[in-house]
Amino acid sequence: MRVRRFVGDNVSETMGKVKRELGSEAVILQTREFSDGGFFGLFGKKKVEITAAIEEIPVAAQKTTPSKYARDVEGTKPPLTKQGPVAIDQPEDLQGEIKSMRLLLEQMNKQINKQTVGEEKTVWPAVLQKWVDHLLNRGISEDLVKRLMAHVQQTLPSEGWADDSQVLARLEANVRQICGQIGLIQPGIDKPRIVALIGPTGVGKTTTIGKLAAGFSIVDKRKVALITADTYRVAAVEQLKTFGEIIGVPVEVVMTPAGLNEALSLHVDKELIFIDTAGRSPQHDIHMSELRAFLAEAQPDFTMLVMSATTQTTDQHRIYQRFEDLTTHLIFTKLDETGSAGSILNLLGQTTLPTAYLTNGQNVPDDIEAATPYRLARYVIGEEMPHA
Ligand SMILES: Nc1nc2c(ncn2[C@@H]2O[C@H](COP(=O)(O)OP(=O)(O)OP(=O)(O)O)[C@@H](O)[C@H]2O)c(=O)[nH]1
Ligand SMILES: [Mg+2]
Repeated sequence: MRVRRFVGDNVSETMGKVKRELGSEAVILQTREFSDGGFFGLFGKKKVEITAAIEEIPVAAQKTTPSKYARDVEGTKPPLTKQGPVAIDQPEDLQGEIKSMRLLLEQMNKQINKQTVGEEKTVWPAVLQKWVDHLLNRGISEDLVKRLMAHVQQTLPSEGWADDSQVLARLEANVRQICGQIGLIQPGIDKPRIVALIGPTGVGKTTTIGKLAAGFSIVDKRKVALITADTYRVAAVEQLKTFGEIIGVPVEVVMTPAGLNEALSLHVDKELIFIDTAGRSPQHDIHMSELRAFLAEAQPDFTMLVMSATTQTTDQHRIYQRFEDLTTHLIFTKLDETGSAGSILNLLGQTTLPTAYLTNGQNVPDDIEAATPYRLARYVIGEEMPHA
């Protein structure tokens, strides 16, 4: 790993130096502001120092490790070195591990058997069974499927159960009710509205800000500014800056909560300010408290939790619980990547937080839409009729 220290007059300039010297994949280890010159550090010029590092892959390793592609095509195998993926240099440890895995599997099996024996299975009228299967396949939880199907049975006379369009209409109406809370961004009138996007890593926060900023500034002709508090990687800063340049809106880069305050004060003339934050693992307490500190300083009008529709229900609940007290609105992304968006319904069935936007592709600014109960229901249930 190569570690270097860079000094500049402001964050953007110093980040530029890091990028030129170490490239976009460099990781920011530490940042600080200090006064250069002056009397006992007073009245000096404000400077920014960034310590950054880049992983160096030894040339020898680059040459000898065959790529996955090369292996697939030529059938060659990776070397049997200790570092290689098939290294077995401690057979005793391995045996111990296999033993404990076997024990774990046995315990899990017992648990599953117990659950299956104890469960009562609902028997559905044959004509409705395909709908039950369809909803379960979409990733909707068993409890909710029961609730939805009970609603169909109660509101539709049994003569209508074989009529697909009638069943679908009842289901959609019920799902629309569950997804009924909607809340969209309203630009400020005499002061900017501040919108922060938060959430786990890689769900599409920065891309969604690009889409929203383009929509509000280019289509709606609103005055927009972007701020990024994600300075963990040079590439992350570059990503938002590129969006800002294309859309033609200013982008500020901040390193600390105090810096955020300063950046906000530069844009009191705007109608909307979007704040991008670094992806946070909900398991990581220090990261979560850093995020809290930024939000405490920004006091956003809208704090939108971004979640990917591809995340499975149990993980989505865990994420939601961790971010819940910071969140005012929800955004669901990557709806184009899943054929089972039922996890969204499972979550919306348990929260009163409003949904704001849905995204369905990587294209900025096109692949985003304002959430409506109708669109949510379509994504959750799907467009296709189930087959018998
Ligand atoms: N298919 C699909 N891909 C998306 C969507 N939104 C974002 N992506 C892609 O998801 C990847 C990650 O997007 P980012 O916007 O960088 O995600 P992020 O949440 O800002 O990531 P971190 O800042 O690293 O936490 C990129 O390749 C995006 O193009 C979407 O709606 N559909
Ligand atoms: Mg990002």
